[in-house]
Amino acid sequence: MTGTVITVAPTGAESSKAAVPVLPVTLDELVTTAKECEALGASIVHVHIRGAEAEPTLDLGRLKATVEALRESTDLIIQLSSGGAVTDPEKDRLAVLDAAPEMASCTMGTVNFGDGVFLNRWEFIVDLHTRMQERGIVPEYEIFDLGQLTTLQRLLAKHELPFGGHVHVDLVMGVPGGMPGDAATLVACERAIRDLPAGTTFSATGIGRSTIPVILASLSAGGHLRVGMEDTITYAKGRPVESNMQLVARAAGFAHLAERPPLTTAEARELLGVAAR
Ligand code: KMH
Ligand code: ZN
Repeated sequence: MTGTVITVAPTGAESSKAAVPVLPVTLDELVTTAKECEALGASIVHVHIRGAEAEPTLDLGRLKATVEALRESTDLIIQLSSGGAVTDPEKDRLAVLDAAPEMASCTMGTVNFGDGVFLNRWEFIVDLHTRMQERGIVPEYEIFDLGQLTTLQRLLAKHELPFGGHVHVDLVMGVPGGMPGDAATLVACERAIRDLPAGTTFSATGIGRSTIPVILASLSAGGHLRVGMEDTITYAKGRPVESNMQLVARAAGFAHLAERPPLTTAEARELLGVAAR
């Protein structure tokens, strides 16, 4: 493994603009952030969008406009969230695929999510996975707990490899209700990932204060990185994050220190089986 795929998750569905004024919520803010993060070493943008009042939305028109604008202004791999917010119904989460992103997230099980429940029934997972196969969308399998890697094994055994033939997972660590964000847990996941198809890659992100331990553990275990204000709004103790660029720059710095410099968007596409532009 010679380089690092850096994913930026700039917005998420959980923080409010009122509480976090620097959160990118408009299309303009998102595109500007994406461009600047690409220049700093990001190769994937994991996208949640907001509506007119900055509230989380899965409005299809807005999603399509977002994909188009990001495609025009950046070469980033556009990954739409099919997770949305914990309140989003399954039919709206499936309809995200109608916006024709290059990648979409696909979570491997239900997990307590703070005070809410992030519901991902088996039938829903199968539906998402097979629709992505049919439409040529590359999934990123989101893993919130160790056992969800076994669910992924079962999914691939019963329903074939994803579009593009390459399996990529993202470990989302430190969610209150999911697995902890620490090195021992990441190593346990990395061990389980070895039982997935040969060549499976993984990235990892640590929520809140687990951000830095997860970056360091992932780089040393051969993994890639996801950072962004979806996952953390605190840069260091007592210091709120100023921008997504600050987080991507820090991740790129760690990647360089580890002699695993950020991959370009073209290199990331090749690694993940995403078609070249
Ligand atoms: N917002 C969370 C409930 C995803 O994007 O696929 C789900 C989430 C995962 O963020
Ligand atoms: Zn997300």
